[in-house]
Amino acid sequence: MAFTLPDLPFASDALESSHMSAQTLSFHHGKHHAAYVTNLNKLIEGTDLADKSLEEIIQISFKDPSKVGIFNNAAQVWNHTFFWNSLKPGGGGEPTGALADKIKADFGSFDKFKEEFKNAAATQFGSGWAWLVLDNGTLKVTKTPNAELPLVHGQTPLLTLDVWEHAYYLDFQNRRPDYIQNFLDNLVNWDFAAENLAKAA
Ligand code: MN3
Repeated sequence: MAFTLPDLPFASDALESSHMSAQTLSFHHGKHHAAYVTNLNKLIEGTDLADKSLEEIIQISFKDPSKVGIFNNAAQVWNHTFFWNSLKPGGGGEPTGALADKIKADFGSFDKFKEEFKNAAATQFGSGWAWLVLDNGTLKVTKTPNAELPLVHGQTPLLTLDVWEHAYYLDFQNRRPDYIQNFLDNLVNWDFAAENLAKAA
């Protein structure tokens, strides 16, 4: 069954006051994310992957060098859907409850987490993603190149930030550190991360 582009979980202009413009979302969701869906559907049509779930396609294609194009598109479909849910209008600030406690236990403090996350997102050379993941019961910050994602490393992602240039160039030009800071201050959806932690526990 062919995959479809999921709607954004908010209106396309809902993040304007948080410095992610409707123009950015129209390209990032409406062109980039949409293209990954279209390409994936073309690549799997008529193959034995056509009736598999997105997660199954990701795991199978990651292990098969002849399927790198399928992996790249499948993983980018998954990553972007996860990314939209990592954002919310009026986001930012600090997590509460069990997630806040776990961040304090595993990183030392929320400030320490922010420092690690900003560093990972800023130092991912070229295109990629920064993540908060649960790895064998411990929260960790990671970064991945291109389409790669924590699922293929047996980690549970809680939150992600897209650091491909297409994610920030219209709003921040080359200033990736400002885009990262803005994500933490105004966009990050801690409710989503807390739900993912609760599901994994
Ligand atoms: Mn992107």
